[in-house]
Amino acid sequence: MIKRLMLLLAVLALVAAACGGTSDTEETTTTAATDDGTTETTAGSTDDGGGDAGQGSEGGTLATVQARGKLICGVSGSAVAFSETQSDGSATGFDADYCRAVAAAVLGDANAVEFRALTAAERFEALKNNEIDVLIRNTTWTQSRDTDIGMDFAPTTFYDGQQVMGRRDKGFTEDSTLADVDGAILCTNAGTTTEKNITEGAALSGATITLETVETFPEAMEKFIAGTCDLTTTDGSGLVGNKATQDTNDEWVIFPRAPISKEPLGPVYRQNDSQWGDIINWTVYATIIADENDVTSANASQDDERPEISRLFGGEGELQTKMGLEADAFFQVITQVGNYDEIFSRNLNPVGLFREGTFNAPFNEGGMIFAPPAR
Ligand SMILES: N[C@@H](CCC(=O)N[C@@H](CS)C(=O)NCC(=O)O)C(=O)O
Repeated sequence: MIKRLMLLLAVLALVAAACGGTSDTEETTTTAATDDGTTETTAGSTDDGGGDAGQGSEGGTLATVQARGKLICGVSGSAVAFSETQSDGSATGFDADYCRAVAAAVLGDANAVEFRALTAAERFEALKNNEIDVLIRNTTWTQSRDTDIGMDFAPTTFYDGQQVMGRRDKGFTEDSTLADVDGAILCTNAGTTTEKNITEGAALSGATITLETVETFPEAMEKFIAGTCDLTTTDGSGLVGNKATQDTNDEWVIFPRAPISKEPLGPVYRQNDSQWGDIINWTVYATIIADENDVTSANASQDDERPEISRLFGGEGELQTKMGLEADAFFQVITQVGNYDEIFSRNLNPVGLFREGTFNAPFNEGGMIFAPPAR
């Protein structure tokens, strides 16, 4: 009896995995979302991962990275201004710089990073399977990712929201709304929150859409440019980046003015590895605390007499050694990579993304970028 029950469960598990596995990687035309949830559920059910995705190896991810002497960081590789693969295999951008910041904290060398380009649909499996140490890939913090599929999230580094991009000559303007997308073919990449949001949002607005999902966002852009998709949709930052680099005649327009979703983006790591999680979290916080105190890569000093900065950079009362790092770990982060504002400005200002007046402004200037105290 028990044997039969186990066999039945095994068959059911196989069916579940097979159902979930295909929809996100194939190109599909659908009026319903081939959703991000499918990938996530599959990931959770195939790798028993829900509760205990656990550490990269015995001793945790920190020990693995230290022994290897190099951080393996999962990025997109084709997300404009966030992570763009270069000819030598390295990556540039806001997310790529946060990979470097972690390497500077852990290994004392911001260049000790191997970048692994991942599609949206494969990113969580790669993390669960220990192919990467940390995922920094325009990834939205959601409840199911945080719980069901065994991820943990670092503090949000970029507060984003989903928008749509269309052509002015098709009648779209900055004031267009989701109701205006009725009858359109929309393109985006699979394995994303984007798919679910647009499906739900369009339905709520009474618009009937055809959603076409492709593997990477650049492919969605190609279809938009070729005209086989009327509209493209993703995080607003992605649309701004693509428009800035490809739309020289201002023929495209991003709408609606108020994004259709919340997309808090930040680093992701395996759950149940607290030491590693603390390291990623406090690397992000260190960049924010330095920014709050106007400490930059150019003026950072270990002789800084302000108590919080002194502690953060390895002076008396430092906590970095308690975390398994060198006392000067965060001094290395700031001098080698920069504070939050430097990382943001250097990568995102060139494509027209600014902090002022957005959630990405400092908390004391009306934004949400905030760090707990270093003490
Ligand atoms: N934030 C969303 C969307 C992530 C996403 O895939 N964003 C696009 C637009 S920025 C991207 O990374 N494209 C680059 C690529 O497909 O490699 C999520 O976590 O699901």
